Amino acid sequence: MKIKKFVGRSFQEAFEQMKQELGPDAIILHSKKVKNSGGLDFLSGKPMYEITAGIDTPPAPARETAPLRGIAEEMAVPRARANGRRATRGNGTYRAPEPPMPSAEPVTAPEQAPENVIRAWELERQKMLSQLTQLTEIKDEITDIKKVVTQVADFLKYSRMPALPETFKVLLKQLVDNDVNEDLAKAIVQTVYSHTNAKDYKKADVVRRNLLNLIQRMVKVGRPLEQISRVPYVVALVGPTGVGKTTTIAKIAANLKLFYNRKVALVSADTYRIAAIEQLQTFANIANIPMSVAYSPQEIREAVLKYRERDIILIDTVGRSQKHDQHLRELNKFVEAANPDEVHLVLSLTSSFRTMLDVVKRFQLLRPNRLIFSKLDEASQTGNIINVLYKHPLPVSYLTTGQTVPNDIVTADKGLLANLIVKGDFAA
Ligand SMILES: Nc1nc2c(ncn2[C@@H]2O[C@H](COP(=O)(O)OP(=O)(O)OP(=O)(O)O)[C@@H](O)[C@H]2O)c(=O)[nH]1
Ligand SMILES: [Mg+2]
Repeated sequence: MKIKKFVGRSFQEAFEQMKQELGPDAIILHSKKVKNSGGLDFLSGKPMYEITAGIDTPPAPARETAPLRGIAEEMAVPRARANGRRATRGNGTYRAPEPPMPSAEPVTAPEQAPENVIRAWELERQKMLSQLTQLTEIKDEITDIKKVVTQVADFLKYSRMPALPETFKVLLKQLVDNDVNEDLAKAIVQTVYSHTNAKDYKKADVVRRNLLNLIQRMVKVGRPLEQISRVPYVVALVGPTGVGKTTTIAKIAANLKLFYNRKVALVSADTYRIAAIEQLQTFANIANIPMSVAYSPQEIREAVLKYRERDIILIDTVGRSQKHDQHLRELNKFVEAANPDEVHLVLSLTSSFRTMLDVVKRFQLLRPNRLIFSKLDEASQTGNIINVLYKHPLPVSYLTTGQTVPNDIVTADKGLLANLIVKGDFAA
C-alpha cells in the first residue's frame, strides 16, 4: 500500500488533492486538524486539515498471513482478499462489522468479508471522518459567529450615539459594565460630553475627571455623625432582614467611641430575636458602651430619655421584609417613639436593583433620611448605588465592607462614591 499525507485549508481541499494524486480508490486512513505552520495562509491563523490516505499497490504474497499491525496493513488485508485469494481462517459465516469510530486506534478488519461489504465499510468510515471534520469546522465557525454577535450587539448598543468620541464611549461601556442603568449611563455621558471642551475630547484623563466630577454632583452624603454637636443625637437603623444593621451599629458605635471619643449609648429594639439582643449586648460589654433593650415603643422613649446625657444614641431595630406591611407598621411605632434625628435605611449591595427599589419604596413609611450601602465586599458590581440615588436622592452615610467590627466601614464621601460608581472600587 502506498501511503501519503495531504494538507489543505479545508477538509475538502485536502480530500481533492488526495483524489487527484491517488485516484478514486484511495482510502482515508486518518484525518486531523493541524496547526498552521506557515505558508500562504499563515496570516489568517486558521488551522489546516491533514489527511493520511493510502492506495493499494499489488500485494506481496506474504502479506496474507502477516499479523495485522498498523491501520494501513489492516486495510490492505481485505483488499488482498478481494484480489482473488481466499481467507484461510474463520468458519465461513459473515457478520457485518460495526462501522468504526474515526480515530487513530488500530481497527481490526472483518474476517472473510466480501468485497462489496468491505467497500461499504470503507465508505462508511470515510463518511464519518468527513462528518467529524465538518463538525469541528462548524464548531469553530460558531465560536467566530458568537464573537461577532457580541461585537455587533455592543456596536448597536452605542450606535445611537454615533457622535460620541471614543473616550466617552469607553466610559459609557465602563458604567454599563458596572451595572449603571444603560439609559442613565447614556444621559450621564452625554452630559459630560456637552460640558467638555472640544479640545479635550481625546484626552481620556480629562474626560474621566469630568465624569467623576459630574457624578460627585449627583450624589449626596450625610454629615458624619462624629461632627454633630447637638446632643443627644438619636440615630436609628432600619432595613430588611440580614442586611447588616446590628453589625453596622456596632461598627459605628465603636468608631465614634474609639476614634472620636464620643459618648455613645445603644438601644436594641430587636425583641423578635433573642440572639439579636445578645449579639449587640456582647459587643456593648466588650466595648464598654451602655445599652438598653426596648420591648415596646414606650420603653424606647424611656431608653432615649435615660441616655439624654450621651452624645449619640444608636437604635438597632428588627429586620423586616419590605413585603410585610403589618410588620413595617409595627416597626414604625418603635421608630416614631424614639423620635430619631436620623433614620438610616440599610441596603445590601448584593441585592438586585429592583429589590433595592422595592425596599426603599416600602420603607418610606419609616421616613428614612440616610442610606447605608452594606456588603460592598460581596457585590460584583456597584453601579446600583447611582441607580438607587437617582430615583431616591437621599444622602449616603456609610458603606460597609466586611464582617469585621470596627474596621469594615467607611464614612460616605462624594469622591469615593463617584469612584465606586464608575470603576467599582474606591481607588482614585
Ligand atoms: N460580607 C459582609 N457581611 C456583612 C457585612 N455586614 C454584615 N455582614 C454579615 O451579615 C450577616 C447579618 O448581619 P447582621 O448585622 O446580623 O444583620 P441584621 O440586618 O442586623 O440582621 P437582622 O437583625 O436579622 O435583620 C452577619 O453574618 C454579618 O457578619 C458586610 O459589610 N459585608
Ligand atoms: Mg440585627
